[in-house]
Amino acid sequence: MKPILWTAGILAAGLAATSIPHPLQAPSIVSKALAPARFSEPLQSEASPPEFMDGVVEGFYGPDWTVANTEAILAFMAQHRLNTFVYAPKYDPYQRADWMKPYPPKNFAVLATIVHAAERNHITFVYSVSPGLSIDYQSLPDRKLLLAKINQIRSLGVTHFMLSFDDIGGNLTANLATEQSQLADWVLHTERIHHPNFELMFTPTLYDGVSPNPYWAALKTSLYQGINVIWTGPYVLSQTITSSEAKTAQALMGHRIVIWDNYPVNDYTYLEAPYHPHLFLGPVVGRSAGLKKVVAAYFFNPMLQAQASEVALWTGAAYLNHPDRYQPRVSWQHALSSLGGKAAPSFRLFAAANSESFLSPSINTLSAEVANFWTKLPQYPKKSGLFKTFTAMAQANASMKAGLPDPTLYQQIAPWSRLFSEEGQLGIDALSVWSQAKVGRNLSASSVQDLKALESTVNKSTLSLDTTATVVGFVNTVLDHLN
Ligand code: LTM
Repeated sequence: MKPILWTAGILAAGLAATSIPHPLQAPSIVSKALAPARFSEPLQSEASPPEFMDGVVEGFYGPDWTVANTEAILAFMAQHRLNTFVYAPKYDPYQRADWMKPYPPKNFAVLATIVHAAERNHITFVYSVSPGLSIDYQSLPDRKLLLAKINQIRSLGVTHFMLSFDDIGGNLTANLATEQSQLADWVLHTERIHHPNFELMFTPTLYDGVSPNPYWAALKTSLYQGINVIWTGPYVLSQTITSSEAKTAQALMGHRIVIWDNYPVNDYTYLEAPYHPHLFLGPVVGRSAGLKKVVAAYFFNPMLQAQASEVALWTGAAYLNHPDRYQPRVSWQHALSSLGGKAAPSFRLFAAANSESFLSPSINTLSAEVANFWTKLPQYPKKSGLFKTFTAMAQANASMKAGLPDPTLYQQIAPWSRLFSEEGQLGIDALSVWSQAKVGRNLSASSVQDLKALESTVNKSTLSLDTTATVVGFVNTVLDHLN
C-alpha cells in the first residue's frame, strides 16, 4: 500500500463550495475588534512545565467509540504510561460539522463521562474542535460561537484544546494560514485572560510533508509561538518518520511539532475504493528513536475497533516509553500473549494474517508454506506443516471466541476471525481433495463442488485478510490439477 492523501481528495470533492475565500477575494484588512492578537508580553501558561505528551488521538472517520470502549482504552493507556487522550472523532457532529452548536444534554453527559474517566486515569483530555468546514474566520459572531463551544467543554474541567483544520478542502494559501492563525491567537488570548491554564494545539490544513510551501511559511510568521502544530510525517500515512524530517517540518512551520501518527487507523479501508475493511494488527515500526527528543508530543490515531487497536498501541507505547530500546517484534509478542490469554496461539496466527499495512509487508508465512508444499509435494499431505497451519486457522475463530480474555476484543475482530477460519477450512478441504486425487481415488462431484462453493464465499468477502489471496491461489492450483 502506498501512502495516500485520501481524505483531502475525498473531501475536496464534497467541499468545492467551501467558505474559504480566494486570496484575491479575501478581505485585506481585519476589523479592529478582530485584530490578530499580538501580545504585549510573553503569553505564559500557568500550567506546570509540560511533560512529554503522548497517547491516542481518536481522530478517525467512523462511528465514535462507545463510552465503555473509550473507558477501557483510557485504563489501557494508564497501564502503558500514555498520558494524553485527544478527542477528535470526525463523526461527532458537535466537534466538526455542527461545531457551532452546543452539545445537547445527553451528548454532553457522554462526553463528561469520558472526561471523568480520563481524569480518574490521570490522563490529560484534549478536546479538538474543527470549525473549518463552515466558519467565517473574521466573523465575531462565529468566533463567539466557537468560544461558547470551548467554554462548554471547559466547564467539565478540560484545560487542553486543539483547533483543527484538517480535511476542510480549499486552497492551501498563505492567506488561509494567516486567517486560521489569527483565529487561534484570538481564542488563546481571549481564553487566557480568565483561564491562565488554557492550552491550545493547532491542526493545520496542510499537515504532512517536508517541502517548503506558502501555507507553512505564513503559519511560521502568523501563528503564536506557544501553539504547537500537528504533523503526520512526510505523508498522511507515513511508512517512516525520521528525526531529521521532523526537524525540517518544524523549521518550515516555525513551531514545535506534535506527531499525529496515522497508524493503526483503518478508516480509509472502509471509505476508499476498493473498500476492503482491514484490521491493522502489526507492530509500530519505522519511527526513529530520536523523534521524541525533537517533537513536543506524539499521538497514535487508532482503528475504528478500539480494543483491537490495543495490539498496535501496546507496541506504540513501548516505543514511546523507551525509543532507544524498542524492539517491535518482542513488544508485539508481549502484546499478543497478554491480550490473547488462553487463545494466544490463535491470536498470534490471526494477528499475523492482519499485519500487512503501509508500514510493512505481512508477517504471515502462509505463502512461504504453500510454496514449500508444492516444492516438496509431501507423500502424506495431511501430515504436512501446511495442513497443521490450515487446521490452526480453521480452529482459530472458536478458540478466540472462547479464550480471548476481553470479549469486546473478540466482537470487534469477529467478522475477520470467521473469514480466517473459513479460509483454514477451505485449505483443509483443498488438501483433502488433493490427497484423494493423488492416490487415484475418484472424487465425488459434491466434494469438488463444495470446495468451489467455499472458495467462492471466501473470494466474495469484502473484508481484507493477508491470507486470502494465498488460500484462493492454493485452491485454484489444486482444482487445476484435477482438470
Ligand atoms: O491525519 C489527519 C490529521 N487527519 C485525517 C484523519 O482524521 C484520518 O483518520 C486519517 C486516515 O484516514 N487521515 C487524515 O488525513
